[in-house]
Parts: sequence; structure tokens; C-alpha cells
Amino acid sequence: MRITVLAGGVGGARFVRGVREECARRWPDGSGGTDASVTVVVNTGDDLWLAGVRLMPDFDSLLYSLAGVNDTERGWGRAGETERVAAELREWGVGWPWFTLGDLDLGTHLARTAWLREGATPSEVARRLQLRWPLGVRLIPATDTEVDTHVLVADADQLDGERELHFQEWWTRYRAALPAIAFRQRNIEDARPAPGVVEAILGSDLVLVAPSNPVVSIGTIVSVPGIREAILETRAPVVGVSPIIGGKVVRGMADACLPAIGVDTSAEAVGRHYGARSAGGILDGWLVDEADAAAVASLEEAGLVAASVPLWMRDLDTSAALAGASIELGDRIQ
Ligand code: GDP
Ligand code: FO1
Ligand code: CA
Repeated sequence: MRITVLAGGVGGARFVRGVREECARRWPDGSGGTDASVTVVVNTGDDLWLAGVRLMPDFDSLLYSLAGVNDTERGWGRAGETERVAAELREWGVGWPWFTLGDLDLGTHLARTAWLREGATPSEVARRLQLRWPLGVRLIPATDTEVDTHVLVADADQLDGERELHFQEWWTRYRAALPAIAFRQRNIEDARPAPGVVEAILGSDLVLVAPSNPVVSIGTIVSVPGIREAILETRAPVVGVSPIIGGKVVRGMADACLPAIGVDTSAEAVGRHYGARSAGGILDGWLVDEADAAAVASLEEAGLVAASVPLWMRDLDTSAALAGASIELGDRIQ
């Protein structure tokens, strides 16, 4: 069994842990792992240069979470983190005072930046970072091109009444409270899928779209020229999981992103926005929560195979059950 998952940070990490666990239960290799191969295509839109180092937040969330060294309370960064270097950087006025680079986390950024400076591509750097822990899945950045997401917001002080800021500033400094007019992935038209991304999608038995932010995580991945085309072309069923339950985001501020692309914060609207592959979209199947069961019939009219199952990932078991439901929906589509 070959599975490819498109994923952002926290929602992506919870889901991929479930996929890894469910694969070990369904296709055990006899030593606690799995014979299935799982490839994760990771959003790179949140990435940025700060204080001289390259950050890849969604990649690091997946890396740390799958390695079991993540801070589960905050949802990002390392467990047992200290912030001595961050305090020094604030004294020097370097970086952003509202954005904390933890000491352990900085080790990752320094290693990544050192390799990038030696000429390694981001996907090669990602490969090296995965050698440290046995993750049981393969993570590939969606693209090696820098496509850092910027957010267009209203600003009365500017001549044209608008200003563009990095997604991380909008997200962490303003907590997504400045109404977003548009999201722009810089250079996205020149981006290419990283090596292995298209091959993974085309060579899969199942493609899963994690319950990640539809705009700044999944939206960025499928905006990389060549990735949407590969999803349309693959013979594998493509099954997505809604990040919206009962009209609300489970966690985070994705509801501040959806209005900018004219999509309601509902499982049905996001499913329709992704669209059926039969109509040029990216999905064959769409899982909504039991609270959204009423949407199943109209989603099916839109050409999707839809089902309602519990979508809350509270722990490894509920994440694995959700992965199992995604695999089973894929089986229905074969
Ligand atoms: P980020 O990069 O850290 O923002 O994380 P992602 O883009 O991967 O995912 C963010 C989305 O995950 C949010 O919109 C949440 O609603 C969703 N999410 C988080 N936990 C759960 C969960 O337990 N179930 C579902 N269905 N969605 C979740
Ligand atoms: N989120 C915050 O709210 N505050 C921070 O200071 C912060 C620092 C940070 C450093 C490295 C990293 O990989 C992620 C970090 N995040 C922080 C999380 C990040 O801003 C976002 O939650 C994601 O990019 C959204 O997926
Ligand atoms: Ca993210």
C-alpha cells in the first residue's frame, strides 16, 4: 500500500500520526512498523527567513510530532524548550519580538541554514533532517522554490490603502485579526514540485488531503504548478478530511483565511471549494463530521463520495480511526 498525504502543520501532524498508526495495524511489518509506505507532501507557504535563519514551521511541526519531541500544549516547537537565545536576540533587536525562536528549535534552523548555504536544496535538507529520528513516513516539502505566503490587508496609512505582510506576522503578531483581503504565495508561478512529489502522487494507491488549513496549507500545496495536475492525473482515489466541524475550526484561525477566498467556514463549503476531480477539482471523497451529516447528500450531488464520521483527533486512537475511515472511503471509490 502506497499512501500520499498533503498536509500542513498541526492538523497535518495529528492526521499523519493516525495514518502511520493505522498502517501499522492494517499492514504490519512484524516489527512494530508497517509494510505500507507513506509520503507526506508538506506545505512550505509558512516558511520564512528570520534572524538569518530559514524556518519551515509546518515541516518542523510534522518532524517533531512524528519523532515525539514536539510541544503538544503549544502545538509548535520542541518539548522542554528553553528561550535563552531568544531573549538575547530581543536585546539585540534582531528578529521579531513577538516571534520566539526556542533554543532547541534554533538548532534545527541553524542546521537547515548551514546546509542550504552549502548548496543543498530544501528537499535535500528535509531528507537530512529526517535521518535523526525513525519517523516511519517520508516528508517532502511541496516545492524547493521559496513561495512564502504574504497577506494583503487594508491600511489607511498607505497611499493605495493596502499593505502586504508576511503570513507569520499576520498570524502570530496580529493573531489573524486584521481582515485578510488576499493571500499571495510569492513566486508561486515559477515554483516547481520538489523532486519526488509528482512521482509520489502518481505512484500512490491512495492520496489523502489532511484536515489542514484549506487556504494557507492545502491551498498553497495545490497552487504549485504541476501538483494539481498530478492530483487530477493519478489513478489513485483522492480522499479529503474536513478541518471544519459544525461550522467552526477545531483549532487555530483558519476561519480568518476562508473569507478572503470567498468560502464559508463549513465542511460543505470547503468540500465544494476543493471540488470533485470529475469536475476539475482535487477530490473524489470527502469526510465530514457526524455533526455535518446533513451536508452529505448535497456533497454527493456535487460529485463527491461523502460520508460522516467522528473527525475529532483527541489522541492516537481517534486519529488512527479517522485514518481508517479515510482508507475505507478510498476503497469505496476504487
Ligand atoms: P497549521 O499549519 O499548524 O495551521 O495546521 P494545518 O494547516 O495542518 O491544520 C490546521 C487545521 O487543522 C485547523 O483548521 C483545524 O481546524 C484543523 N484541525 C486541528 N485539529 C483537528 C481535529 O482534531 N480534527 C479535524 N477534523 N481538524 C482538526
Ligand atoms: N507561533 C506563535 O504563535 N508564536 C511564536 O512565537 C511562534 C514561533 C514559532 C517558531 C518556529 C516555528 O516553527 C513555529 C512557530 N510558531 C509560533 C507557530 C507558527 O507561527 C504557526 O502556528 C504556523 O506557521 C501555522 O501553521
Ligand atoms: Ca501552517
